[in-house]
Amino acid sequence: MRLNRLIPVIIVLAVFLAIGIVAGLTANWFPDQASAEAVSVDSLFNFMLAIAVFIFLIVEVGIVYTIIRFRVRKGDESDGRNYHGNTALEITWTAIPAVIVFVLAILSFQVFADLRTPGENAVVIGARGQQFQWSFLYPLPARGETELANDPEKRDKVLSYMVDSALYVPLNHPVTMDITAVDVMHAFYVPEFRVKQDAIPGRVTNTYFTPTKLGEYAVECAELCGSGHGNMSLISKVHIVEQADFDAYLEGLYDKAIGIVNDPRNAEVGKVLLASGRYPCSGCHILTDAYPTQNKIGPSLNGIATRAAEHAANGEGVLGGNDAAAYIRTSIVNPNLYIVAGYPPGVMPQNFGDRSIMPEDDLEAIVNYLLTQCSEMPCPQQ
Ligand code: HEC
Ligand SMILES: [Cu+2]
Repeated sequence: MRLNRLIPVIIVLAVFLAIGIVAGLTANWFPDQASAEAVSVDSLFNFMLAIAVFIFLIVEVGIVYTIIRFRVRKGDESDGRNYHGNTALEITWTAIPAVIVFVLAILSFQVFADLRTPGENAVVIGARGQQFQWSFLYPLPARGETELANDPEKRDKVLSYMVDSALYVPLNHPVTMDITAVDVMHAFYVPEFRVKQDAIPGRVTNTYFTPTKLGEYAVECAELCGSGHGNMSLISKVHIVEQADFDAYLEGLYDKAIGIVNDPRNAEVGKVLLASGRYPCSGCHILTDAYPTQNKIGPSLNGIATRAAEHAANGEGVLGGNDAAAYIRTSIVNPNLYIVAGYPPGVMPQNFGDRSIMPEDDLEAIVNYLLTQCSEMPCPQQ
């Protein structure tokens, strides 16, 4: 091919390449970049986008050019020319994509390996998916470690109450998430962090990230997990805060946890338990006194004490007693004994009767608290 025929081709390719690079550099289709990982994931994506735009233009312009240049002229009834085989062309169109795919594979693997490497001195936070709410489990603050150093049993207990339905993470500090699920599969997903990880019952999976931007974003569940799946992201937000605020937050959780452990069956503790996200009640039930969510998978618990007293008087759904407390207790640990009219059986979790999931103290506290929720004041039970 003569040089003067090659020059226009080179110019066109250079223009396409420039358009591809501009597209890759300016595309802004994603949510905020709130983690270090988001930057590397997006850079890789934009690099792929630049290549894809470049190739797309070559192919599309080639098609349009061919359609116009080689169209059938008026009165031409002949067959087209028959081309067969062009070794140089075939080697080229195999070799170039092979190189591109190889480069992308190496870059992708680097980013992936990076995403799978825990940060140094990471703060470890547990995430527990359950229908229909995330619970996040936090480490003790330094003060707690000192105070409880000589009482490992109490330490474990307090630790189990370091839980919230909100995810707090410190700015610019690596975080390791230990993720699991109680009932069915869920998936931990924060789009602004570009990390997503399945939550599997009976197994702990991990994801790692370093938050780089103050703010508040939703924690999504990325695995369709039942009728209240969409509620999960409404309840759980990730709050990226300064290190000092994170430390203060842990202190506050610790004080709450100590309060619970020191007076476990108190009605106020029941309220804290329902509001804290240790149990997923707010994913399904309205309970105005304890938390703001308005989920309607189950009946509203506003005024439950009054209705419980009525059910008990009718002998409905009561085990081990015949008062409002027995009805509420039975509804929680043995939900199928009485199904509230208009609601399906089997949706209320069946595992609160398992004492490793809901210890007796917590059950007592929750029942005591729900007994304070009457539709008319004063409460007949008080
Ligand atoms: C996955 C959704 C879901 C979750 C989570 C859930 N419930 Fe329920 N709950 C239901 C449904 C649905 C019903 C109605 C069907 C029935 O009676 O079992 C119900 C019924 C009840 C009742 C009886 C209400 C009445 O009006 O008689 C009580 C009390 C109750 N739940 C308490 C709780 C508590 C406390 C928690 C948290 C520890 C909780 N539920 C968690 C779905 C849920
Ligand atoms: Cu889910």
